[in-house]
Amino acid sequence: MAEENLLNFASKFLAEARRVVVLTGAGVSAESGVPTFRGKDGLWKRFRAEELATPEAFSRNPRLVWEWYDWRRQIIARAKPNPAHQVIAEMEKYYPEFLLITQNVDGLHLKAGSRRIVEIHGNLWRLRCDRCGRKIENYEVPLKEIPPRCPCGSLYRPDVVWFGEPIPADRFEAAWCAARSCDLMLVAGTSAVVQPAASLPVMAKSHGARIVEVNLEPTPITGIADVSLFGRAGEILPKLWEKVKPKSA
Ligand code: BV8
Ligand code: ZN
Repeated sequence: MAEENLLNFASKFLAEARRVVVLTGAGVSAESGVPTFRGKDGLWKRFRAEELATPEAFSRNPRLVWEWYDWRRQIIARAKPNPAHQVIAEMEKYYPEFLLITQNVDGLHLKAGSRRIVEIHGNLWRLRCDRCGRKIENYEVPLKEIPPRCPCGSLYRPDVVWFGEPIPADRFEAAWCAARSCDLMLVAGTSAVVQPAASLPVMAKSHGARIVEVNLEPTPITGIADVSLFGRAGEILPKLWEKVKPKSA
């Protein structure tokens, strides 16, 4: 089916929806210049995330892990929200019920103005001390001290969810609840391989929601999507939203 037809299909579903969840992954930040995880310029190819984004790696070599995050923070500090982030920020004003669930830790959705958001994997601009529980926001680029030290004497860690760590219960609950009760889930820029995030569209579908996918390539959830639009999120989302948003807007 031609792209225009698919866009019309997807825009009809979005126009009929009342309770919308958007699930995003690294692909929506790609056009802001933030490397994705598994793409050709994948972050992890060079740094093998399994070695770095884990509690074991941090306890074994906190300096190396922090050098990786400092490198990412320097890239992200220069990144601007792109039209994909902007459309998603606008969407939340339009729907009676709306929640953005993002797997991204770059904070670009917040920068674009999204407020009805759950950052299920955390945010790399926040630091956390596991000894005294202190949590601070830190935007130093580069970090003045690597690894950064908490006033209690222990080391700060990035306030993100590493592999093998559970998603904090409050964030997990909010995301799960929204996925169960939405009537449409827009899934954008995720390879849908990381769990438990990748189960959210399956949960939504099993509760009767329509699934609209926007991604460069097919993913494990393409099979359950009502419509999949293949291409760049920064190009497709504005086109899609143009057809849906109220003409007055
Ligand atoms: C948990 C924060 C248990 C850190 C992240 C086997 C071995 C080991 C572990 C597992 C295993 N099987 C399952 C697991 C569990 C594991 C997991 O899912 N592993 C995967 C890799 C198989 N999950 C966990 O460990 C989770 N925790 O299970 O805990 C537990 C439970 C209870 C009690 C105790 C323990 C925690 C997972 C969270 C990990 N943290 N991030 C950091 O970022 O530093 S995950 C990381 O991957 C990012 O958050 C990222 O967002 C996320 C998912 O990746 P994507 O966002 O999808 O990015 P990706 O590059 O993969 O894809 C981008 C897509 O965009 C591509 O499809 C591309 O085509 C597309 N694209 C590119 N450009 C564009 C585009 N699309 C549109 N437009 C474009 N321009
Ligand atoms: Zn401390």
